[in-house]
Amino acid sequence: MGLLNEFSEDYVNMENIAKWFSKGEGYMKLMTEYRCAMMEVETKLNVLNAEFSLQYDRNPFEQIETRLKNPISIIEKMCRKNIDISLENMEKEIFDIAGIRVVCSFKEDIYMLADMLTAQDDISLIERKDYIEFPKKNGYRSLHLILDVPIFLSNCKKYMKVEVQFRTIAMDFWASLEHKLKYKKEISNAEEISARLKNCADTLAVMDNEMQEIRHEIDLAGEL
Ligand code: 0O2
Repeated sequence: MGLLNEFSEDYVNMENIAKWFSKGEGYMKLMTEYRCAMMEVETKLNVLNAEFSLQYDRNPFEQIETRLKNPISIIEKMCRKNIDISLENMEKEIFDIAGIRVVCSFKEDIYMLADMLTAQDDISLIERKDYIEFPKKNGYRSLHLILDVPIFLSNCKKYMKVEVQFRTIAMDFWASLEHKLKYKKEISNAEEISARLKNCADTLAVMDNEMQEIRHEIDLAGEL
């Protein structure tokens, strides 16, 4: 299924399903649990950042954002993947309801943070997609992790899935602009813009590598 035009009949149907689905008490409870899981992972990342800041006088990441996927995006994804709409299936099959985006200055900090996070003994790594090593055809670069994270409720411990996207500032800048193209309805020169965006992605990747090299040289010079 391609992008749904917001005036199409399919979109209106999905909007209605999403409205009905997200009103239930079970949905709201689940969303609260996802929110708690995001807070857990966000705290873990903030702890790593604070520790680095104290020990090495630098921050591995510059920015962290959390978001819950909205009901219509959830329903759209379930339809696209031919999943029957139910809370149970949503929790079992959709892994990016709780999302965290971590924006780093340098590529190597992305891998360092991802390794440190997944090494923590209460976290399990469910899936890892490395679109930095293997960029998408359009030029998209990011490291995506799906984590299983425990949350401690009043009477039980429950594991929740959280998606963490790691990007450099340059990759994030690119993805924000490309995202705009994806959701614009009528663009006559979309192909040309895609090609220009792909060029930008390649140029930014070279720049990311060069900035990292320069940082190393500055660090080395400081040690002499
Ligand atoms: P939003 O608004 O972030 O929720 P799939 O099964 O492959 O269809 P999956 O496995 O979730 O879905 O895909 P993937 O590749 O892990 O990517 C999911 C998210 O990564 C997207 O979320 C985007 O945030 C981001 N992303 C992936 N590819 C691109 C891309 O080409 N351009 C940009 N700008 N972002 C991308 P959603 O669900 O699209 O939206």
